[in-house]
Amino acid sequence: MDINLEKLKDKALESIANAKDPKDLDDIRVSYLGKKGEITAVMQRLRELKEEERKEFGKTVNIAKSAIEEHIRLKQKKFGEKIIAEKFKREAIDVTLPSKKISIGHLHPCSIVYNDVRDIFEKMGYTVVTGPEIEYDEYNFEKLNIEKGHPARDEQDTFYINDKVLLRTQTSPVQARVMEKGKLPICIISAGRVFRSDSVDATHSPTFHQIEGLVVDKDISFTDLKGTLTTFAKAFFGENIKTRFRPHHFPFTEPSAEMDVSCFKCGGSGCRFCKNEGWIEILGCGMVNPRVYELCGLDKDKCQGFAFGIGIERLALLKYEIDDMRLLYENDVRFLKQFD
Ligand code: 2NM
Repeated sequence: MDINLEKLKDKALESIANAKDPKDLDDIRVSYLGKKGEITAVMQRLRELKEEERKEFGKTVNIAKSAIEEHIRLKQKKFGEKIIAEKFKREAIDVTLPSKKISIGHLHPCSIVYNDVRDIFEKMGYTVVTGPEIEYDEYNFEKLNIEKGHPARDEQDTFYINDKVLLRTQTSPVQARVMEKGKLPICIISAGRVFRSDSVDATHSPTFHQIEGLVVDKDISFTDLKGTLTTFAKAFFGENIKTRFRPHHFPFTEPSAEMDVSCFKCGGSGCRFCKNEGWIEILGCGMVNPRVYELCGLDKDKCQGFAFGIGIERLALLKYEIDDMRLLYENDVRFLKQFD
Protein backbone atom coordinates (compact mmCIF):
# COMPACT_ATOMS: atom_id res chain seq x y z
CA MET A 1 0.00 0.00 0.00
CA ASP A 2 1.33 3.41 -0.99
CA ILE A 3 0.78 4.98 2.40
CA ASN A 4 3.53 6.38 4.56
CA LEU A 5 1.92 5.64 7.90
CA GLU A 6 4.89 6.96 9.86
CA LYS A 7 4.58 10.34 8.13
CA LEU A 8 0.83 10.42 8.67
CA LYS A 9 1.29 9.69 12.35
CA ASP A 10 3.97 12.38 12.72
CA LYS A 11 1.74 14.90 10.96
CA ALA A 12 -1.13 14.00 13.29
CA LEU A 13 1.03 14.25 16.44
CA GLU A 14 2.42 17.59 15.29
CA SER A 15 -1.02 19.09 14.75
CA ILE A 16 -2.16 17.68 18.11
CA ALA A 17 0.83 19.34 19.78
CA ASN A 18 -0.05 22.64 18.03
CA ALA A 19 -3.80 22.54 18.80
CA LYS A 20 -4.85 25.93 20.14
CA ASP A 21 -7.95 24.92 22.09
CA PRO A 22 -10.31 21.96 22.76
CA LYS A 23 -12.36 22.82 19.68
CA ASP A 24 -9.25 22.80 17.49
CA LEU A 25 -8.20 19.49 19.07
CA ASP A 26 -11.58 17.94 18.35
CA ASP A 27 -11.39 19.02 14.69
CA ILE A 28 -8.00 17.30 14.50
CA ARG A 29 -9.42 14.15 16.10
CA VAL A 30 -12.25 14.06 13.54
CA SER A 31 -9.87 14.65 10.66
CA TYR A 32 -7.85 11.52 11.61
CA LEU A 33 -10.15 9.24 13.54
CA GLY A 34 -13.61 10.40 12.46
CA LYS A 35 -15.81 8.57 9.94
CA LYS A 36 -14.02 10.30 7.08
CA GLY A 37 -10.71 10.63 8.92
CA GLU A 38 -7.36 9.76 7.42
CA ILE A 39 -6.63 6.86 9.79
CA THR A 40 -10.16 5.54 9.36
CA ALA A 41 -9.59 5.63 5.60
CA VAL A 42 -6.39 3.65 5.98
CA MET A 43 -8.20 1.04 8.08
CA GLN A 44 -10.92 0.73 5.50
CA ARG A 45 -8.28 0.08 2.87
CA LEU A 46 -6.85 -2.84 4.87
CA ARG A 47 -9.43 -4.95 3.10
CA GLU A 48 -7.53 -4.45 -0.15
CA LEU A 49 -4.56 -6.28 1.35
CA LYS A 50 -3.84 -9.97 1.42
CA GLU A 51 -4.30 -11.86 4.67
CA GLU A 52 -0.61 -11.94 5.54
CA GLU A 53 0.06 -8.28 4.75
CA ARG A 54 -3.18 -7.18 6.40
CA LYS A 55 -2.15 -8.69 9.71
CA GLU A 56 1.24 -7.03 9.56
CA PHE A 57 0.05 -3.60 8.37
CA GLY A 58 -3.04 -3.71 10.58
CA LYS A 59 -0.81 -3.94 13.60
CA THR A 60 1.15 -0.85 12.54
CA VAL A 61 -2.04 1.08 11.86
CA ASN A 62 -3.39 0.17 15.28
CA ILE A 63 -0.18 1.32 16.93
CA ALA A 64 -0.35 4.62 15.02
CA LYS A 65 -4.03 5.00 15.92
CA SER A 66 -3.37 4.29 19.59
CA ALA A 67 -0.51 6.79 19.61
CA ILE A 68 -2.77 9.47 18.14
CA GLU A 69 -5.55 8.63 20.58
CA GLU A 70 -3.15 8.77 23.50
CA HIS A 71 -1.74 12.14 22.43
CA ILE A 72 -5.24 13.52 22.04
CA ARG A 73 -6.13 12.27 25.52
CA LEU A 74 -3.02 13.89 27.03
CA LYS A 75 -3.67 17.14 25.20
CA GLN A 76 -7.30 17.13 26.39
CA LYS A 77 -6.07 16.64 29.93
CA LYS A 78 -3.68 19.57 29.53
CA PHE A 79 -6.50 21.79 28.23
CA GLY A 80 -8.68 20.71 31.18
CA GLU A 81 -5.97 21.61 33.65
CA LYS A 82 -5.39 24.94 31.94
CA ILE A 83 -9.11 25.77 32.07
CA ILE A 84 -9.29 24.93 35.78
CA ALA A 85 -6.11 26.90 36.52
CA GLU A 86 -7.55 29.91 34.70
CA LYS A 87 -10.86 29.56 36.53
CA PHE A 88 -9.06 29.41 39.88
CA LYS A 89 -7.06 32.47 38.97
CA ARG A 90 -10.15 34.35 37.78
CA GLU A 91 -12.21 33.41 40.83
CA ALA A 92 -9.42 33.62 43.39
CA ILE A 93 -10.47 35.14 46.73
CA ASP A 94 -7.91 37.01 48.80
CA VAL A 95 -8.90 35.88 52.28
CA THR A 96 -6.40 38.33 53.78
CA LEU A 97 -8.34 41.36 52.48
CA PRO A 98 -10.09 43.35 55.22
CA SER A 99 -13.84 42.79 55.19
CA LYS A 100 -16.30 45.53 54.35
CA LYS A 101 -17.36 47.31 57.52
CA ILE A 102 -21.03 46.83 58.24
CA SER A 103 -22.44 49.52 60.48
CA ILE A 104 -24.70 48.02 63.12
CA GLY A 105 -24.86 51.23 65.10
CA HIS A 106 -22.51 52.24 67.88
CA LEU A 107 -22.31 53.74 71.33
CA HIS A 108 -23.08 57.38 72.05
CA PRO A 109 -19.97 59.36 73.14
CA CYS A 110 -21.47 59.67 76.64
CA SER A 111 -21.88 55.88 76.83
CA ILE A 112 -18.27 55.41 75.71
CA VAL A 113 -17.08 57.79 78.43
CA TYR A 114 -19.34 56.20 81.04
CA ASN A 115 -18.09 52.69 80.17
CA ASP A 116 -14.47 53.84 80.32
CA VAL A 117 -14.88 55.56 83.71
CA ARG A 118 -16.85 52.62 85.13
CA ASP A 119 -14.22 50.10 83.92
CA ILE A 120 -11.43 52.10 85.58
CA PHE A 121 -13.23 52.15 88.94
CA GLU A 122 -14.38 48.53 88.68
CA LYS A 123 -10.74 47.51 88.23
CA MET A 124 -10.00 49.37 91.47
CA GLY A 125 -12.66 47.29 93.21
CA TYR A 126 -15.67 49.58 93.09
CA THR A 127 -19.22 48.26 92.68
CA VAL A 128 -21.79 50.13 90.57
CA VAL A 129 -25.05 50.96 92.32
CA THR A 130 -28.13 52.65 90.92
CA GLY A 131 -31.15 54.27 92.46
CA PRO A 132 -34.37 56.10 91.59
CA GLU A 133 -34.39 59.24 89.44
CA ILE A 134 -37.46 60.38 91.35
CA GLU A 135 -36.23 60.90 94.91
CA TYR A 136 -37.26 62.18 98.28
CA ASP A 137 -35.99 65.61 99.30
CA GLU A 138 -34.78 63.75 102.39
CA TYR A 139 -32.23 61.66 100.43
CA ASN A 140 -31.34 64.20 97.78
CA PHE A 141 -30.74 67.02 100.29
CA GLU A 142 -31.41 66.44 104.00
CA LYS A 143 -29.22 63.36 104.54
CA LEU A 144 -26.43 65.01 102.56
CA ASN A 145 -26.28 67.97 104.94
CA ILE A 146 -28.18 70.33 102.64
CA GLU A 147 -31.04 71.55 104.82
CA LYS A 148 -33.93 73.75 103.74
CA GLY A 149 -32.72 77.26 102.98
CA HIS A 150 -29.21 76.04 102.20
CA PRO A 151 -27.72 78.04 99.30
CA ALA A 152 -26.83 74.76 97.51
CA ARG A 153 -30.55 74.22 96.97
CA ASP A 154 -30.66 77.42 94.91
CA GLU A 155 -27.44 76.56 93.09
CA GLN A 156 -28.99 73.30 91.97
CA ASP A 157 -32.37 74.60 90.84
CA THR A 158 -34.59 71.66 91.52
CA PHE A 159 -37.59 70.18 89.72
CA TYR A 160 -40.04 69.47 92.55
CA ILE A 161 -42.88 67.02 92.07
CA ASN A 162 -44.35 68.01 95.47
CA ASP A 163 -42.73 69.38 98.63
CA LYS A 164 -41.29 65.98 99.54
CA VAL A 165 -40.55 64.46 96.14
CA LEU A 166 -38.26 65.74 93.39
CA LEU A 167 -36.14 64.77 90.39
CA ARG A 168 -32.72 64.02 91.88
CA THR A 169 -30.18 66.80 91.28
CA GLN A 170 -27.23 64.44 91.90
CA THR A 171 -26.63 60.70 92.25
CA SER A 172 -25.43 61.01 95.88
CA PRO A 173 -28.87 60.08 97.30
CA VAL A 174 -28.01 56.55 96.09
CA GLN A 175 -24.99 56.71 98.39
CA ALA A 176 -27.02 58.00 101.30
CA ARG A 177 -29.20 54.88 100.82
CA VAL A 178 -26.10 52.64 100.90
CA MET A 179 -24.66 54.33 104.03
CA GLU A 180 -28.04 54.01 105.73
CA LYS A 181 -27.76 50.21 105.46
CA GLY A 182 -24.77 50.59 107.79
CA LYS A 183 -22.48 47.93 106.31
CA LEU A 184 -18.80 48.75 105.96
CA PRO A 185 -16.59 48.87 104.02
CA ILE A 186 -18.34 50.86 101.29
CA CYS A 187 -16.61 51.17 97.92
CA ILE A 188 -19.17 52.16 95.31
CA ILE A 189 -19.87 54.32 92.33
CA SER A 190 -23.38 55.51 91.63
CA ALA A 191 -24.12 56.42 88.05
CA GLY A 192 -27.07 57.85 86.26
CA ARG A 193 -29.21 60.70 85.11
CA VAL A 194 -29.73 63.84 87.16
CA PHE A 195 -31.95 66.90 86.68
CA ARG A 196 -31.50 70.59 87.32
CA SER A 197 -33.69 73.43 86.23
CA ASP A 198 -30.98 75.02 84.05
CA SER A 199 -31.46 76.65 80.66
CA VAL A 200 -29.79 74.99 77.73
CA ASP A 201 -26.50 76.47 76.53
CA ALA A 202 -23.08 75.26 75.37
CA THR A 203 -22.21 73.93 78.84
CA HIS A 204 -25.60 73.36 80.55
CA SER A 205 -28.59 71.10 80.16
CA PRO A 206 -31.60 70.47 82.44
CA THR A 207 -30.64 66.80 82.46
CA PHE A 208 -27.19 65.22 82.38
CA HIS A 209 -25.32 62.26 83.83
CA GLN A 210 -23.05 61.80 86.80
CA ILE A 211 -20.77 59.23 88.30
CA GLU A 212 -20.24 59.70 91.99
CA GLY A 213 -17.92 57.61 94.10
CA LEU A 214 -17.93 56.83 97.78
CA VAL A 215 -15.41 54.98 99.93
CA VAL A 216 -16.08 54.54 103.65
CA ASP A 217 -14.09 52.37 106.06
CA LYS A 218 -11.71 52.80 108.97
CA ASP A 219 -8.62 54.96 108.41
CA ILE A 220 -9.41 56.32 104.97
CA SER A 221 -7.47 59.55 104.44
CA PHE A 222 -7.21 62.43 102.00
CA THR A 223 -4.12 60.67 100.62
CA ASP A 224 -6.33 57.75 99.55
CA LEU A 225 -8.60 60.22 97.79
CA LYS A 226 -5.68 61.88 95.96
CA GLY A 227 -4.14 58.55 94.96
CA THR A 228 -7.44 57.10 93.74
CA LEU A 229 -8.46 60.12 91.70
CA THR A 230 -4.98 60.63 90.24
CA THR A 231 -4.96 56.96 89.22
CA PHE A 232 -8.34 57.48 87.58
CA ALA A 233 -7.21 60.66 85.75
CA LYS A 234 -4.07 58.98 84.38
CA ALA A 235 -6.04 55.93 83.24
CA PHE A 236 -8.61 58.16 81.52
CA PHE A 237 -6.50 60.97 80.03
CA GLY A 238 -3.06 59.31 79.78
CA GLU A 239 -0.19 58.45 82.07
CA ASN A 240 1.67 61.71 81.47
CA ILE A 241 -0.92 64.10 82.91
CA LYS A 242 -0.58 65.63 86.39
CA THR A 243 -3.33 66.41 88.88
CA ARG A 244 -3.79 69.18 91.40
CA PHE A 245 -6.36 69.68 94.13
CA ARG A 246 -7.78 73.16 94.83
CA PRO A 247 -9.77 73.89 97.99
CA HIS A 248 -13.49 74.14 97.35
CA HIS A 249 -16.73 73.84 99.28
CA PHE A 250 -19.46 71.21 99.22
CA PRO A 251 -21.93 70.73 102.08
CA PHE A 252 -21.46 66.93 102.13
CA THR A 253 -17.66 66.94 102.31
CA GLU A 254 -15.12 68.58 104.63
CA PRO A 255 -12.53 69.39 103.49
CA SER A 256 -13.63 69.65 99.86
CA ALA A 257 -11.63 70.13 96.70
CA GLU A 258 -11.82 70.37 92.96
CA MET A 259 -9.37 68.27 90.96
CA ASP A 260 -7.70 69.70 87.85
CA VAL A 261 -5.67 67.76 85.30
CA SER A 262 -2.76 69.37 83.47
CA CYS A 263 -3.99 70.29 79.98
CA PHE A 264 -3.68 67.13 77.87
CA LYS A 265 -3.56 69.29 74.74
CA CYS A 266 -0.65 71.60 75.51
CA GLY A 267 0.89 69.61 78.37
CA GLY A 268 0.37 72.49 80.79
CA SER A 269 2.11 75.36 79.01
CA GLY A 270 -1.20 77.06 78.19
CA CYS A 271 -3.33 77.00 75.05
CA ARG A 272 -6.78 77.93 73.76
CA PHE A 273 -8.19 74.62 74.98
CA CYS A 274 -7.31 75.28 78.65
CA LYS A 275 -7.89 79.03 78.25
CA ASN A 276 -4.19 79.57 78.96
CA GLU A 277 -4.55 78.06 82.42
CA GLY A 278 -2.51 74.92 81.75
CA TRP A 279 -5.10 73.14 83.96
CA ILE A 280 -8.60 71.80 83.35
CA GLU A 281 -11.13 71.17 86.13
CA ILE A 282 -12.62 67.70 85.93
CA LEU A 283 -14.31 66.78 89.20
CA GLY A 284 -15.31 67.71 92.75
CA CYS A 285 -14.35 65.67 95.78
CA GLY A 286 -13.71 65.67 99.50
CA MET A 287 -13.69 63.77 102.79
CA VAL A 288 -17.25 62.83 103.74
CA ASN A 289 -18.57 65.37 106.26
CA PRO A 290 -19.12 63.71 109.71
CA ARG A 291 -22.56 65.36 109.67
CA VAL A 292 -23.46 63.12 106.69
CA TYR A 293 -22.48 59.96 108.61
CA GLU A 294 -24.73 61.06 111.48
CA LEU A 295 -27.62 61.89 109.16
CA CYS A 296 -27.27 58.48 107.48
CA GLY A 297 -27.07 56.59 110.78
CA LEU A 298 -23.35 55.75 110.80
CA ASP A 299 -21.07 56.40 113.79
CA LYS A 300 -18.98 59.42 112.79
CA ASP A 301 -16.22 58.39 115.20
CA LYS A 302 -15.89 54.93 113.66
CA CYS A 303 -15.59 55.69 109.99
CA GLN A 304 -13.70 57.85 107.58
CA GLY A 305 -14.16 58.15 103.85
CA PHE A 306 -14.05 60.20 100.71
CA ALA A 307 -16.47 60.97 97.91
CA PHE A 308 -16.28 62.49 94.47
CA GLY A 309 -18.57 63.53 91.64
CA ILE A 310 -17.88 63.51 87.90
CA GLY A 311 -20.07 64.92 85.12
CA ILE A 312 -20.14 62.50 82.18
CA GLU A 313 -21.08 65.08 79.54
CA ARG A 314 -18.38 67.48 80.70
CA LEU A 315 -15.83 64.68 80.46
CA ALA A 316 -17.04 63.76 76.95
CA LEU A 317 -16.78 67.41 75.81
CA LEU A 318 -13.19 67.56 77.10
CA LYS A 319 -12.05 64.18 75.84
CA TYR A 320 -13.44 64.59 72.32
CA GLU A 321 -12.88 68.36 72.14
CA ILE A 322 -16.55 69.11 71.54
CA ASP A 323 -17.33 72.79 72.07
CA ASP A 324 -21.09 72.60 72.59
CA MET A 325 -22.99 70.21 74.88
CA ARG A 326 -26.10 70.47 72.70
CA LEU A 327 -24.36 68.29 70.10
CA LEU A 328 -24.54 65.43 72.61
CA TYR A 329 -28.35 65.63 72.81
CA GLU A 330 -29.41 66.52 69.27
CA ASN A 331 -28.67 63.04 67.85
CA ASP A 332 -27.55 64.39 64.49
CA VAL A 333 -26.09 61.27 62.84
CA ARG A 334 -23.46 63.36 61.03
CA PHE A 335 -22.08 64.21 64.45
CA LEU A 336 -22.67 60.83 66.08
CA LYS A 337 -21.13 58.69 63.34
CA GLN A 338 -17.72 60.15 64.18
CA PHE A 339 -17.81 57.83 67.19
CA ASP A 340 -18.40 54.65 65.15
C1 2NM B 1 -19.32 65.76 94.49
C2 2NM B 1 -18.26 66.39 95.09
C3 2NM B 1 -17.89 66.01 96.38
C4 2NM B 1 -20.37 63.33 97.06
C5 2NM B 1 -20.58 63.21 98.41
C6 2NM B 1 -21.33 62.10 98.56
C7 2NM B 1 -21.85 61.52 99.81
F1 2NM B 1 -22.93 60.80 99.57
F2 2NM B 1 -20.94 60.73 100.34
F3 2NM B 1 -22.13 62.46 100.67
N1 2NM B 1 -21.58 61.60 97.36
N2 2NM B 1 -20.97 62.37 96.44
C8 2NM B 1 -19.62 64.37 96.39
C9 2NM B 1 -18.58 65.00 97.01
C10 2NM B 1 -19.99 64.74 95.12
O1 2NM B 1 -19.75 66.05 93.21
C11 2NM B 1 -19.23 67.13 92.55
